[in-house]
Amino acid sequence: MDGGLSAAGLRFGVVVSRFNSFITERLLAAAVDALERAGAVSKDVDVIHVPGAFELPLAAKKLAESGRYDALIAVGCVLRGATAHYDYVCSETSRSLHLAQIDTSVPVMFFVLTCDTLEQAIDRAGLKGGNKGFEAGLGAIEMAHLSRKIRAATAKSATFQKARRK
Ligand code: INI
Repeated sequence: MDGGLSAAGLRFGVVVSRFNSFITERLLAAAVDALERAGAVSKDVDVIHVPGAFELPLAAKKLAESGRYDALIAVGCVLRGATAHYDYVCSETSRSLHLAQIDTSVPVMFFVLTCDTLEQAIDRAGLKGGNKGFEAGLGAIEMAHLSRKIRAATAKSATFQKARRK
């Protein structure tokens, strides 16, 4: 079973942090570009801004629970500073985004850059390392298809099992 790469008819939510917006807005633009070039229409792509990466999981979970979206993308950029704050933000953000998708069964793509330097982040937001946002868009499309397929296949098999038991 594979996920297709057409975004036509699918609905996406992109949660993006304002912190380090110089980076996150570039990632966001590439993610939306990937979705729209693959056939998503702009009314089916909602963009939600939050203050920082730490706030991404709550917004993602609420969007996932709404039932409106086939997949979500979380976009952020955490840059290491002089204190341990970086470590808390990175670990709780990644763990809680993971839980949001596991708890709701809605795919949540993890595209929070966790970098030691601004240069590393710039490289991944449109320079040497390409633009991770574009990968986020493609990954969201693939996971949205795959989720629909798995749901359809498992529903069919549940109906079959029920019929056999009768
Ligand atoms: N938030 C980020 O998205 N990136 C950072 O680099 C960052 N640093 O370094 O502090 C950051 N902190 C804010 C955090 O995400 C929360 O918004 C804040 O703690 C309020 O809950």
